Amino acid sequence: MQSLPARCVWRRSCLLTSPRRAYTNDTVKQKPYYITTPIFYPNAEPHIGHLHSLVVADIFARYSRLVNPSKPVHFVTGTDEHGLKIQNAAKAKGMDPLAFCDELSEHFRNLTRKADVSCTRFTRTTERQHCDAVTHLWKELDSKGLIYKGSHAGWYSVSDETFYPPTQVARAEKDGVEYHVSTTSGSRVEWQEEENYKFRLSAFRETLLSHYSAHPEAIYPPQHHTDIVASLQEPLEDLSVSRKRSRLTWGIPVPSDSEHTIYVWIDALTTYLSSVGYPFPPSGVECVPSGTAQGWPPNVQVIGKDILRFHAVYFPAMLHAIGLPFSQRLLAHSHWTVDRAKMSKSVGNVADPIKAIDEFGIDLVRYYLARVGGRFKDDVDWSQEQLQKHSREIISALGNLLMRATSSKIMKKVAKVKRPRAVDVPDDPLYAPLKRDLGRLALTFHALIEGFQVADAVEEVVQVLDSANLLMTQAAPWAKEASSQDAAYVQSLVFETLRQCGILLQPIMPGKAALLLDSLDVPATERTLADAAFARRDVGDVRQGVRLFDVDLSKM
Ligand code: ME8
Repeated sequence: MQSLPARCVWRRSCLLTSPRRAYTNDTVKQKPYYITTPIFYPNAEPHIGHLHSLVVADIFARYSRLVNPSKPVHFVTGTDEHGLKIQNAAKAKGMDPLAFCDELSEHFRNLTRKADVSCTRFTRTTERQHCDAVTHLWKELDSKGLIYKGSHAGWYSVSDETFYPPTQVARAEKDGVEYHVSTTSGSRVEWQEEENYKFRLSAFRETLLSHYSAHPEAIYPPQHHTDIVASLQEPLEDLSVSRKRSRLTWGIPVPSDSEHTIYVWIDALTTYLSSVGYPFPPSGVECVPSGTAQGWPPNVQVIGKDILRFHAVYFPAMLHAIGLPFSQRLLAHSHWTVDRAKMSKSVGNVADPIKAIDEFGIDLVRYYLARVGGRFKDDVDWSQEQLQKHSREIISALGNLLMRATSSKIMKKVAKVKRPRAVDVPDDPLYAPLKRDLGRLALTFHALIEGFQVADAVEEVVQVLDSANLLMTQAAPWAKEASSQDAAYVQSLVFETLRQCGILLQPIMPGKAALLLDSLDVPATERTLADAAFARRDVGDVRQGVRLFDVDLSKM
């Protein structure tokens, strides 16, 4: 067979395997890593819940760079600026909606900076390029006969920007005034009846069902996967995708009918496409879908569980309609609560991320979010006491270990012998448990992160740090009785612990991990996942007396 030029490697694999296999196994491996967060409504300042989604996505983005530094990462976040909710919020402030969004969107952008979130694109849905992409998508759906004019009557929540079926609506009463609320979100709903455009969502039920049945990994935690599959056993109703201009002026007009405005969720979901260059040009390579070079489809989409249906049902239906592959994995995290009630802008019980960052520093806040919020399954309560407790945990496990291992007493003692490599530390019962832990840490950590078990991955690191602290206490290398050689063995294992943990903590606590690795004199080129294998590298000229954390918890 005539050999194909290099740029045809995908094509070669297509010839050898079925098109579907070739697509999933080969092209996806070569495309940029693509991760997204929701785009947030800038109707108020961001709270800890928003920071949580940003940090979780950032952990995976940074982890991808750790695993494969040469693979580009596209990491998209931003603000969702159209719709009734924003229109009303701006009106309440007597402001023009765009000026209102300009101001509040900036708070979200600032938060990404302040929180060390390594996003590569911050999109605002009021940007020209995004609006053009939404118009293009509408036309594409329309040209396929998937949009028609109909009428819609139902319970609409402005706060959630969605209709709820009558089965999810209940009566409520406050101060003698009766109204209706969604039983799912608790938000107020009102009856709306109007002529609008509809998307033939019902046509996609079987496709979605067979996709999710074949891909149990597509939605995490698994309970959400089960729920979506169960919901797809029932017929899907077509989706109302426009609002009368008279009701909603703040949005993108329907291309062929300026009396209608495109529904904010169609607009918002298109961000994931527009932010990486949709409408995509043809890929130019047979059996490689367009968009692949730009990163499509997302490897991971991080969302809160409140917006699962939009991402697990509506968005994939839109994608299938325009011939694009589905996102690979949806991570729908649980909510942060305050006194067990969901933290939300409308309720007003929100924790301020900027205040927490200013008091504790971003790395401790990120550590708490990952350590406690990184199980994703159950809601977790945010409190200052818990933030302090977990800060104390990592300061004592990591910060103190570095101080202890580099104390001047130990440094002086070990200077008398050649520093042993960690692999050369004898396998006697004092050292064996830590050596065994270090031998498997990187692999275990990797498997846990790949499985979205972020809190467990962090816990593995903490356990190894605890083992190293225990070794220090048991061996007491600073004591007179400890020989220089024994002190050097202990120090070598502790340095190896700090080196590995420093590498693995980079996605969680990027600032402190960098400081730690700098103090161990680990070159910037030796900080990848591969470098975290046991004794793969040595530490260099270790600095003495570096204080990793400068927060004084006793004063809080
Ligand atoms: O829904 N705990 O925007 P939004 C954890 N614009 N995460 C929380 C949270 C909490 N208490 N509260 C909010 C929207 N979040 C749409 C999204 S995407 C195309 C459009 C996080 O400002 C969580 O990720 O209401 C949730 O899904 C998102 O913020 C909702 O943000």
